[in-house]
Amino acid sequence: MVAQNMPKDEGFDRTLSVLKEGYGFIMNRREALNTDVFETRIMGEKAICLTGSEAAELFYDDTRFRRRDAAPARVKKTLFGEGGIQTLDQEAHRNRKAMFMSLMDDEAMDEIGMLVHQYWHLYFKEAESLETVSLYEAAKVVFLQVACKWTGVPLDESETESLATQISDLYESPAALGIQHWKGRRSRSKLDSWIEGLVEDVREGRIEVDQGKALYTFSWHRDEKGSLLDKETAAVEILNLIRPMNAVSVWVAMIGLALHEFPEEKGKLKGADDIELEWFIQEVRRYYPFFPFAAARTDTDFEWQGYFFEAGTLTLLDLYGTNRHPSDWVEPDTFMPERFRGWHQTPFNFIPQGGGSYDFGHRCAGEFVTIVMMRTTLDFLVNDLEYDVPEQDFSFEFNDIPAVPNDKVKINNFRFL
Ligand code: HEM
Ligand code: MYR
Repeated sequence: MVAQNMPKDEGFDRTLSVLKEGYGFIMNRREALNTDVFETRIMGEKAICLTGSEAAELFYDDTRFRRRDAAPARVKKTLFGEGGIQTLDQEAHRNRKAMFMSLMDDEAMDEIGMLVHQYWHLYFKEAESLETVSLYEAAKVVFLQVACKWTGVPLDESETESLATQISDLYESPAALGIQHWKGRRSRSKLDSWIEGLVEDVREGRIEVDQGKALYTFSWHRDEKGSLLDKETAAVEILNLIRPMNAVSVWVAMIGLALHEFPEEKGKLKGADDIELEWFIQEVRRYYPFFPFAAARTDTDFEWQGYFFEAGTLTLLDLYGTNRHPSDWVEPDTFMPERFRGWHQTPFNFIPQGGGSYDFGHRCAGEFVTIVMMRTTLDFLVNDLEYDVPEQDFSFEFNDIPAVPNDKVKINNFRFL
């Protein structure tokens, strides 16, 4: 069979449409062109867009796609950092991924759950009960404390708030324009230097860290050639733990929104077991947008489903749209936690944090950490704390990446149950 031309999003460069439509960019074209694969132009080059579980399986085939030169500079200068795991392929990637995955055992999940519970308690014990608290901003502080405890990174109490803000600049800036973007780049430099200093301290024996902690294991990790990581890379990878743990605050905001938008679902969570709490969390991760698309480049020429893919082409996989794809989800636009009862998961049909394999592909190393942090937070908000929700703007914009309700989910008049 001769390869067909790929469906085309006709017109000039679509960078402005990506900025305008945000999370909806690929989904809108999937609907208009009735296809899970199409070609467009973004940032001055040809780009292929993919959506749905079948296309996700293709995207995670590492004989056909690479990461080396896929991430845009603005993302590396803010969110990812330079030289991190997101840009590695093959042996180098496997070695680095094993370094991350060795941290992710059951004991670690229990410890993280306990820390999340403990620091949320402390936060609300110390806050004035009449004060109005933004759940989004509070979660940044609480989760920074959790992340530092878990990784062994020393955290000075007087710096906690400003560091929490600097870390959030890293994920609030990659898709932003102007001042907000440049603020992200500055925060990246400062945070890299902070952690590089700690890696040197560990290596020179100036600070003592428990040997099981990530600050220690990453500082002494050997790559596939047997060498230590340079201190810049070690720092980027330690920030690849602390930053996304802080970023779970975005989903805390969405938990707050879901509890407000769907009070009947909130009612079901009183005294619920872990399984029911998890259905709600999974539905939050499916229903609300967060990470819009993953990016790779075709590593070779190939044909797939009758379409020709040319080597070197930038390719975006729609994470948000795949979680709402009608081939995989019944009533995808309805918030329905119970859909997860008896649900059949594959590595490709539910991919808010990427798909495929944890050990051999780029699927998020912290997906279980995220679920534990969200579940513990939900349990705390529903079963440990009572609060009022003042009048506010709960809407969010589809082109604000990452999207958070406009007033950052404010609560007040809280008391412990
Ligand atoms: C990779 C999303 C939390 C560590 C990824 C990817 C996505 C993602 C979409 C890339 C998938 C791909 O390129 O194919 C998220 C979201 C989170 C989150 C939305 C919620 C806040 C976490 C947490 C950690 C973490 C809590 C660590 C504790 C990582 C690492 C990678 C990664 C190390 C790189 C994996 C690789 O390249 O092999 N994440 N993540 N993430 N995530 Fe997360
Ligand atoms: C993390 O910190 O890794 C967790 C989630 C951050 C999401 C930030 C969203 C910005 C995504 C930019 C597009 C990247 C395309 C390669």
